Amino acid sequence: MMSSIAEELESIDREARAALAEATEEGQLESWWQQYLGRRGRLTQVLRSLPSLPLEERRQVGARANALKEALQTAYEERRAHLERVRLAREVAQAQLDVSLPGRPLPVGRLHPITQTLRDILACFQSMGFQVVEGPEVEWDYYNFEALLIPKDHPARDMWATLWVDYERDGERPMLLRTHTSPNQVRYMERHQPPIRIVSPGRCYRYEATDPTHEWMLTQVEVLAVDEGISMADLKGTLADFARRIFGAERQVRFRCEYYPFVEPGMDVLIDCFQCRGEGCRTCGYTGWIEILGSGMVHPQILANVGYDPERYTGFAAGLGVERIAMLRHGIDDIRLFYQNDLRFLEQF
Ligand code: FA5
Repeated sequence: MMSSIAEELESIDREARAALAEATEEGQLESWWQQYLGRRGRLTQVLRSLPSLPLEERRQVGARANALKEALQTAYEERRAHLERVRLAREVAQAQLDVSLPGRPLPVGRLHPITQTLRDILACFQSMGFQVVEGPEVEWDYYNFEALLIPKDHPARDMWATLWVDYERDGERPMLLRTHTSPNQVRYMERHQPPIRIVSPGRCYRYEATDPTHEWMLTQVEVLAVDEGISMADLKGTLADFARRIFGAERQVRFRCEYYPFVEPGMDVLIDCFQCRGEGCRTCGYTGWIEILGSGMVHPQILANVGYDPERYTGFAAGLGVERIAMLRHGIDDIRLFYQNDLRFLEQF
């Protein structure tokens, strides 16, 4: 009995190894495994018969059978790996597989074009010594309007169509979605003394119909510099340098008088339209120019209201529209593309 099982193990060992060496394809490997190691395989049958053997014999044959099982499993895996290497080598030789080709690109996320432009703008001002400061998007009417010399019922309120969160009632203070980043001028000055050099980025909201250059949600960057001896020349120099750095020296920049209640004097900065190069088209509203920012010298009354001496300190402020700047940089003719979440558009940046 003992010798017949031992012989069976020897013949399994011999025959299995010989058969494995003959197997060259996946199907053959699979049926080899079934034949020897599978549920009804020859070696499995031997292992199943072990419990019926006398103890001493079971020990000896059992050890041998288990060792053989492990050895055959290892031989099977090595054969499989070997065949895989041969297959790859053949494909390379036949040029079906070019291992020198770059791998398939993985889809990687990227920054939204507005975020990219915003970061470039902030980096530009930071390199000129400005510090980045943020403020709330839900704002009191006081900071958005009153503190900027736009009292209730002042016609200038019409310049900023407002989305209200809470109207004035029962002594509650009216609350709104900020229409610009200018409230941060006052918020910052209330808590700090000159010299001041800050930029304040963020979302703003307006109750406006959209068109190629107007969105109801927009991103602004507020610029504020307050110090002794700040003049209009500093304002023009800083903004012209900014425009040249962001758009390149060949771009036309234009300063135009504009009224903002919180500056005196006030002006807008415009860039020649990228679409028509100043001829006049739909994008620029047939003017040849696109307004990118409002600016001016901080009104002395505002300086006095926050406790500064307007005889000693002066300052300039500006509010940049980031979407407009991104449009000009990339030649995008409709601002509404930014927030439609169309990947065909967004993947271009
Ligand atoms: C203001 O918001 C002032 N706070 C700017 C300012 C700051 C003036 C400091 C003086 C001193 P205005 O409404 O013009 O101004 O907006 C400023 C810029 O935001 C515009 O030049 C434009 O680039 C952008 N902008 C305004 N409205 C929209 C809109 N609906 N969609 C996209 N961009 C807009």
